[in-house]
Amino acid sequence: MNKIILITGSTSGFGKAIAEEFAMHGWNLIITGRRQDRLLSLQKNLEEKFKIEIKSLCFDVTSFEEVANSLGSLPEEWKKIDVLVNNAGLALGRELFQDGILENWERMIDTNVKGLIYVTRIVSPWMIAAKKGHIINMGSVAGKEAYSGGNVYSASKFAVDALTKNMRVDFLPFNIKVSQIAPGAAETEFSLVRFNGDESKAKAVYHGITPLVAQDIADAAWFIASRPAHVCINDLVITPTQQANATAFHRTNNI
Ligand code: NDP
Ligand code: 8X3
Repeated sequence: MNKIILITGSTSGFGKAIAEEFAMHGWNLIITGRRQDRLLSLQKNLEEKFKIEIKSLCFDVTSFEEVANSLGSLPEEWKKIDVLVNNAGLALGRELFQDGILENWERMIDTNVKGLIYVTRIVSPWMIAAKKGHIINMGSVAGKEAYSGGNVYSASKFAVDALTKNMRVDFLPFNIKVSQIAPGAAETEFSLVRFNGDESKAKAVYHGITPLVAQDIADAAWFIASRPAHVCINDLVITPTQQANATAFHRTNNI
């Protein structure tokens, strides 16, 4: 059987591009997200194009019950997951802390931190039993440094950074690699979600720069997953050339 990759948040952005990249390399996919129509159309496209097998699982990572039931429903041979990409996540709002909206904060923590924990809690024992596996967590430059209005989103990505380091220690005896990708500004649906569908606010994030695109992150995921067995990439921080860290942008004409 082909190798198997499970990608959370495969309906858009990085997750979708990672699904396409691994499909192109002949892997079987488990694609997940809340938007069933998108999952089904991605499944159909990639199965036809690359002659691979795909399971699509529609669930919300914030519900442990949904995560456990959905992943638990996989046939045994599909539980032999080679790579798990914990990618599902979001930012909501960019208010200063004192103006922060509690409901947004809770959703970010529930999705970016608890969702990642729930999925990994289910999948990691399968990897331990198989004595192999690779977990790739989607962090952010926001998980490396603070920026104005980043507060709780940033904290959730600092948590991803910490969990990545801690998982690598706990899974050390079991031949499980744990890696993180920490991207800077990438034009996906991320900013539209963050600014509640406001296109002009979303566009302003990338004004005057050439941002990363989802394929840049898919390239990185493939690089990380295709290293030899004895090599574990711990952390890859990737920014546009016109971004030096979470706050420093050189906004001129796009390059
Ligand atoms: P998108 O908004 O394009 O994609 C987000 C994905 O996450 C979607 O597939 C969405 O699926 C899924 N998702 C969100 N909430 C849930 C949920 N509760 N349950 C299940 N799936 C969920 O954004 P990106 O591709 O840019 O973001 C992917 C990851 O990368 C996130 O963790 C983000 O924080 C991180 N990141 C993004 C950067 C950027 O600039 N774009 C930079 C650094 C990190 P659905 O809505 O169908 O559930
Ligand atoms: C997304 C990058 O800088 O917009 O994680 O927070 S940033």
